[in-house]
Amino acid sequence: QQGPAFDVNAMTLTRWVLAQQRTAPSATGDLTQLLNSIQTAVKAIQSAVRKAGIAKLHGISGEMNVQGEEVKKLDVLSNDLFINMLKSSFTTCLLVSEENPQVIQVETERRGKYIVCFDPLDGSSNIDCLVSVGSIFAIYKKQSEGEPSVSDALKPGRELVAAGYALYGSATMMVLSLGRGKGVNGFMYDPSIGEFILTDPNMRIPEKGKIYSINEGYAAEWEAGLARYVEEKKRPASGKAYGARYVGSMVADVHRTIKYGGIFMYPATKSAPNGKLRLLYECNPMSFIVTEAGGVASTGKEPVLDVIPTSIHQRVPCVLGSKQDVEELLKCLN
Ligand code: P6P
Repeated sequence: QQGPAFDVNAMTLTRWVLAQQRTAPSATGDLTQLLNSIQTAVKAIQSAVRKAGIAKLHGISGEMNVQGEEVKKLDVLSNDLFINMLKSSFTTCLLVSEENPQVIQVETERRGKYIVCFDPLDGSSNIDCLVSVGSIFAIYKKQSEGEPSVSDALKPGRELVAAGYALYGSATMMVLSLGRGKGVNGFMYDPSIGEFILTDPNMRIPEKGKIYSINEGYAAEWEAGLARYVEEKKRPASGKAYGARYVGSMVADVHRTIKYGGIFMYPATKSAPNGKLRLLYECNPMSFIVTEAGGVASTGKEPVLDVIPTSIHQRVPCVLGSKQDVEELLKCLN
């Protein structure tokens, strides 16, 4: 039986978030407003990303286009969109962006109760060769009294009230979790109506996968346990070898891991003892989502979500994915 030619009752992200708000008696609608402002930023970024080559958004910042306008590099443009949409939502008081060395304090008259840590365009080094990139965000509710300060953002990922990402891939998708025990839901962008549609309700990561994902260019710098684990995936004592997939864009690698199962690793190496990925706006939100989807996320020593941050741009080693795969690796590391 054919589906409707035109869905007159589409479950859009806007409608779905509103419905979630109605299930929470104490909800004021602020989180709904905040998520809608992020949705707007993501829609604008996806439009810019998809016409970057034509609109001369590729390349280094500071160039002038034919109209003599200053051309913003895509990740600067994405950052400005996130900051402006978040501030104008009147729901945030402090922002942490991968692009800004210091925290951004929202001006008093526009403050709300949420703190948002975000990477506006993760993997942007891949943009000029058209490899998928993404946006990642993590939302805390302010616990302290008085002026917002950096300590309000230095909370373990366990305390997040929401986390999500947008993947600008062969299609654009938003994946979102609204808190512990609330699960994970995926929304595909429908350009014909400019809305995200619920296509992947209650996403669950397979218990075990057949793909390992790591940058093997650093193999010479891996600790022995990790090298043994990867070797076992490639030349197993018994059974089939795993496939290898590595995009080099965290959102793409993690999204594939959730959809297909397996393990994604950005480990500590000799030259980068804390790995490369940032805790507040890469590892925490992605670990929150993977955990909510039934997977496991670890620094190799402890759950990522238990790490007490000490600085807003700190890095942590990160291994995440299917429960059985990550637990097998952790046995090799300890
Ligand atoms: P490497 C992209 O630059 C990024 O921050 C993540 O999106 C990605 O997972 C990682 O770095 C890739 O790093 O060292 O493998 O190129």
